[in-house]
Amino acid sequence: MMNTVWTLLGNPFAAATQTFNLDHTLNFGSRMLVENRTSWKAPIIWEGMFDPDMYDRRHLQGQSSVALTVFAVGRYLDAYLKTFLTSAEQHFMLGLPVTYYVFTDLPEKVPNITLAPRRSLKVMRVEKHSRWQDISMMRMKTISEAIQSEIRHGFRYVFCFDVDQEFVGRFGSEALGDSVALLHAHFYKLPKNRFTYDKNPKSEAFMETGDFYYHAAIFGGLWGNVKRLADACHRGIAADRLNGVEALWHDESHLNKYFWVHKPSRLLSPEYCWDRSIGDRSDIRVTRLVWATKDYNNLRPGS
Ligand code: 5GW
Ligand code: MN
Repeated sequence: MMNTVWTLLGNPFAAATQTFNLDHTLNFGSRMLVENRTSWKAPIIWEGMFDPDMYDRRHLQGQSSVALTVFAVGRYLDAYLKTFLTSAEQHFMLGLPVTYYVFTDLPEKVPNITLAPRRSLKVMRVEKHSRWQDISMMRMKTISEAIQSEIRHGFRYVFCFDVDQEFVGRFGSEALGDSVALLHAHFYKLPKNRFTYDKNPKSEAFMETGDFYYHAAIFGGLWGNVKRLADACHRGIAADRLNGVEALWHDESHLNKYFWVHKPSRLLSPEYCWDRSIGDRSDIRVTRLVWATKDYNNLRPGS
C-alpha cells in the first residue's frame, strides 16, 4: 500500500528498488534456453521476458531520469559520435527525460542533433591523453567527477557507453536498475576458464575466477552506485600505475573486479550490445545496440 502511494506521488526519495521493482513480472520461463538469473538471483534481461509498456509506464510515473555519458576523444568524434547520438534518439529510453553528457577534446566539432522534447545534450571538455589506454581509463575519473558536480542533482540513473556502437532496436527502461552490468557478446557462452580477467597478482584488477565476463562498453545504475563503481575503478587504475603495472584489459579489468566484489543487481544479455561479426545465434532474438565496425589503421595510429 505504502509503495503504491509513494509511486503515485512520484516521491523522489523513495528507494528505486521499491518504486520500480516490476521484476516479479519477469517471465523467466519464456527464455528457458539461456541463463536468465544469476546465482545471487539478479535477473539477466532477454527479449521476451518483460512487458516493455509496463516498465515504461512505471518509470514515467516514478519520474525516472537518465544521464547517458559518452566519450568522443580525437578521431572517435568524427568516426562515431553522430551515428551514436542520432540512433540513441530513435531507441534509447524513449519517453523518459534523457541528457547526453558528451566528453570530448573537440567541443566545437560535436554535431548538431535534433533532440526530442525533454532530452538534451551537454558537452564537457576533457583533455586528450596521448596513450589510448589512458583515454579509455580516464573515463572512470571523469564520470565520477561529473556525477559529483552535476548529474546527481538532476538524474536518478547514469548509463555509461562506448561511442563506437549504434542503437538499432529498443534500449528501454527495462534495462534500468540499481546496478547494471552487461554480458560481453564474445564470452557469454564460454566457460569461466576462458574469461580474460587480469591474472597479474600485482594488479588491483587481479582475480582468479569470477561470475561472468562483463563488457565495459555499457554499465549503469543509480547515480550513487555508478559513482562508487567509477571511484573504485579509478583507485585501482591509479594504484596500478604507482606499482608500474597495467591491467590486461585496462578499465574493463577493473570493472570486472568491481562487479565480482559488488554483485550487480541486474544483468543485460548480449542482445543489448551485439557484435554482428559473431554471426547469427538463435539466442539473440533482437539486437538493440551493435558494435560499429572498426578501422584500426585510422583510429589507432601507432598502437
Ligand atoms: C583510441 C584508440 C584506441 C583505443 C581507444 C581509443 C579511443 C577511445 C579514442 O581515441 N577516443 C575515444 O573517445 N575513446 C573512447 O573510449 C570511446 O568512447 C570508445 O568507445 C571508448 C573505448 O575505446 P574502444 O571503443 O576503442 O575500446 P574497445 O574495447 O571497444 O575496442
Ligand atoms: Mn568500444
